[in-house]
Amino acid sequence: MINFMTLTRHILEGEKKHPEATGELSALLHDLALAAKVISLEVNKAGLVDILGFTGDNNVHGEQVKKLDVFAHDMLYKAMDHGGHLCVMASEEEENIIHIPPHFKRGKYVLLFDPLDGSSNIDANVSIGTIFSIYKRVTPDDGSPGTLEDCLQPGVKQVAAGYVIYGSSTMLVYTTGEGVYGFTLDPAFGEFLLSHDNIKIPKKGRIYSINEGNYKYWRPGLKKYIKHLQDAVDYDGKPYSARYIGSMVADIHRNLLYGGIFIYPADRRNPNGKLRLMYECNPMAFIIEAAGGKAIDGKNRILEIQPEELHQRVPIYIGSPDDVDMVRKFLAENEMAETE
Ligand code: AHM
Ligand code: MG
Repeated sequence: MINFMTLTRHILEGEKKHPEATGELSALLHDLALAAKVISLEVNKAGLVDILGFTGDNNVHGEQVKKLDVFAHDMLYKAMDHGGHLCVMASEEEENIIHIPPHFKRGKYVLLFDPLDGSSNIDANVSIGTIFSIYKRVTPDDGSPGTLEDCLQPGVKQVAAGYVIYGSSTMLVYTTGEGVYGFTLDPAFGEFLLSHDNIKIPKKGRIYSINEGNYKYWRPGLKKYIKHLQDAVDYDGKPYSARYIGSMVADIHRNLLYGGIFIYPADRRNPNGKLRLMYECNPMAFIIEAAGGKAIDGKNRILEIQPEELHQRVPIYIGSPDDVDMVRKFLAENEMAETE
């Protein structure tokens, strides 16, 4: 039996519940899904065509950019520049805000995206993803270009967020703040079909995801927390499992379905962690919270951080609510002990 709940239908039905909706957000999500399909196709054939390898350029973070990152960035930009719904965009691959070309209409929404997260995994056929985050502009909606101020909004102001995972199949997961929905791309029809309805993250998981190779840089609270999960004194003697792909979308997607915690911490080497607030942490936090989970920077809610710059980094502890509460407790207790 084919499930005919396509992404487009789902978005339109969601819109009907909001009589004030203009249909612009639906159109925007529809355009994003189109870009996702094109990127998915390219990612899937990456091993076949001469697209792998380095472009030789560095991105704004000083990392080497691979061709697929550039391709994904270009596709998203091209799919989204002309719809008339956006006033400005920003991408992890671009240093400054991206303006809508002057010959296209400008609308009331703002789009931030990480075109291809986890790109160091591309050559090994490991899952990678696209992450997106949508806000309403804060400057007047009068057809003028959007500004940096429109982009630098705290995550609580998101009106929608989602990710696309290019894995054993391609999935798009999104939320408008009410429920989280997952769609699997049917490669034969080229349609995203509802496969994961109203996803809820388990209250507590059995998985922790962190780059344990950085152990020597960790603060004592984090070391004790991870040791606690391994010792399993509180968990019938059964330790947590460690699962770390090194691809945020894939690690968080798995934990969303199975429960658990994903951590990219502040440590002695990187006091702000590695991941970007605007392109990675805010959208993921919005999705996980909509699924019943939590996301903090060690102390405070990620979504309430007032951003100061586009490419700002932030530590993140995200996942099942009980697991996030537990790590927060360990960090707080040890911070007190360190300052005593
Ligand atoms: P990227 O934006 O350059 O792809 O880096 C982000 C990725 C995340 O997907 C992943 O969680 C993290 O980097 C892994 O970092 P590390 O290799 O330091 O563990
Ligand atoms: Mg990234």
